[in-house]
Amino acid sequence: MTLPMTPTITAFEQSPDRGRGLARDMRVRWALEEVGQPYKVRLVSFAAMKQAAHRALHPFGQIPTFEEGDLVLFESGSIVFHIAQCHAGLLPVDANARARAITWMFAAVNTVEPPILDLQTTKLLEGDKPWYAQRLPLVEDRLRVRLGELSARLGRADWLDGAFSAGDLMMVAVLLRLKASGLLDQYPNLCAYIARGEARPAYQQAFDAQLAVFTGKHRPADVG
Ligand SMILES: N[C@@H](CCC(=O)N[C@@H](CS)C(=O)NCC(=O)O)C(=O)O
Repeated sequence: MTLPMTPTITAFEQSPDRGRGLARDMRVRWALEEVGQPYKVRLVSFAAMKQAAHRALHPFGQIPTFEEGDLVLFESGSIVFHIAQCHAGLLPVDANARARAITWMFAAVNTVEPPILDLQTTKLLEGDKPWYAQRLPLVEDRLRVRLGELSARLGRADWLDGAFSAGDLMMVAVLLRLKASGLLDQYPNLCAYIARGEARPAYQQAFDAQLAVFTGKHRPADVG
């Protein structure tokens, strides 16, 4: 099945990450590039995200959203899943392998991303709180346990389950947020895994497109 029309996604007008590709539109852009689907981007300000027009698309007033004809989606995992279902290339054809790849998508957003977000929100919002010095090592330790488990499962493989899939796309996108933290240093196979994801041409195209927003070179027309 091919998508009937050019989808439109939303992204930050001014991303807090200053174009490092850590906002969640990146994983959607990456998936669209992997399958060769052109797309449009509507940039939204923080104020606009909280207004009724955007909340009609995204109940929580966030990015990314995905519009394609009558279909409106939010949640990056769901959007990537939709793209992967509508195009060949991101999910295996074999039913069991497909189910396993989808499982890794869920694992990325439901099991690995939460402790990463916990670390980030702790650092961002609790740095001036009296409990910060005690809480930070606990949060880091919990995250190390999860990373150790993921590292053990990946082992020497290139990807989590056979060929690259939407499961790897989501997992790499989630792990990328840790790159600057130093926490990945003790897991060389995870560092190599992330680097393999970043080296994919589709990742590079998506990264350049989101960076263009920050450098002022974004074209509101189609991407891809
Ligand atoms: N679970 C959602 C999270 C969406 C999310 O947190 N988006 C961030 C950008 S990466 C956002 O819009 N933050 C602004 C806000 O929450 O006000 C997803 O995966 O799409």
